[in-house]
Amino acid sequence: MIRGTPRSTQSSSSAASDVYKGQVLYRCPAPTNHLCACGRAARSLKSAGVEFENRKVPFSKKKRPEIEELTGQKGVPVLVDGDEVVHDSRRIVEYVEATWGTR
Ligand SMILES: N[C@@H](CCC(=O)N[C@@H](CS)C(=O)NCC(=O)O)C(=O)O
Repeated sequence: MIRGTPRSTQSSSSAASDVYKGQVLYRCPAPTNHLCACGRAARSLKSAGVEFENRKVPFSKKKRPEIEELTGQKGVPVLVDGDEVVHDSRRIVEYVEATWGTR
């Protein structure tokens, strides 16, 4: 079962229908989910069955203006779930468990 907010299923031809409206995980460009805090957050979402978009940001904190704008700090991972913006992998894991539980 896929949880979370699905991509739009409307058959509109507008570009807006391609915009992902569900959960977004801003994360570093590490190639696996087994190395770092971003992977920890991604694994937590996957194990809870949440479909989410990975948005990779540069390794350098200086090149993450959107993260600073979202959270007031420059660290990733950051989970955006509608109006909720959660940063720090521990807090994300807690949020995922509280919101979707584990399977
Ligand atoms: N305590 C933080 C650590 C976050 C962390 O180390 N993030 C890495 C990417 S996985 C990072 O942004 N590294 C770049 C840096 O710290 O300059 C957490 O658990 O979220």
